[in-house]
Amino acid sequence: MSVLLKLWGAGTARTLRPIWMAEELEIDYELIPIGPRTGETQTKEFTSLNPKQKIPMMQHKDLNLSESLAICRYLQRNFKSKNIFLPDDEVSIAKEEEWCNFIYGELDETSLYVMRRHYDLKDIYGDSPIVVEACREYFMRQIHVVENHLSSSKTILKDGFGLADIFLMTCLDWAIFYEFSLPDNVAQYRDRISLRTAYQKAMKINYSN
Ligand SMILES: N[C@@H](CCC(=O)N[C@@H](CS)C(=O)NCC(=O)O)C(=O)O
Repeated sequence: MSVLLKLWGAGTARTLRPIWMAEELEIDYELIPIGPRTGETQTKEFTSLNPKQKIPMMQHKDLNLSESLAICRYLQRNFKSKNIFLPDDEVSIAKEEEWCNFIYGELDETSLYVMRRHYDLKDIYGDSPIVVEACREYFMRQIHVVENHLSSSKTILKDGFGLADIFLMTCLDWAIFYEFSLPDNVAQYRDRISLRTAYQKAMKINYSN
C-alpha cells in the first residue's frame, strides 16, 4: 500500500508529538527523521515544503502542514480512533483548545523553549542565566494549574486521553530533562501515561538516532 502520510523530523519534544499521535491512531506513515541544526531543514527540497525550515512538518495528499499542534489536530480529526478522544460538542472542543493553547503557549514556548534557547542553544541565541531562572520559576507557577486540575481528573479532558495529554506529556518529559521536580500527582500522571504502547513506540522511533 502506498504511504499517504509523510512526517518530517525526529529527535525533539516537538517531533515526538505527531509521531506519537500517528502511533495512537494506527496510521500508516513514513518518517523522514531529519534533525534540527543539522543542515537538513535548510535544503532546497525541505525549504520548498516548509519555508520556516523547522520540524515537525507533515505532508498528506496535497497538504503541507507545519506546527506540531496544527499537525496533531489535523491527524486527530482526520484519522479517528478509539485511542484518542475526539471532542464533538462546542464546550469540550473549546476546553481542549484552551488546554492546548495553555500547554503550548505557557509551558512549551514561554518556559521550556526559552530555557532551551538561552541555555542549550546559548551559542546561537545568547547566554542568559537570569532568563533561564525566570523561566524555571514561571514554569513551576504554571504547573500548579495542572496539579490542581489533575487532582480531579486522570486525563486533561475528563472523557479520555487525547491531544492535550500528548502535548502535556511532551512538556513534562522536557521538564524532567531540565531537572524540574514535578508535583506528586503530575509525576504520577506522567508515569501512568508513559505506559501507553504508542508512547513507548513513538519514543523509540523519535529518539532512535
Ligand atoms: N512552533 C513550532 C516549533 C518548531 C521548532 O522550533 N522546531 C525546531 C526543533 S524543536 C527546529 O526545527 N529547529 C530547526 C532550526 O531552528 O534550525 C512547532 O511546534 O512545530
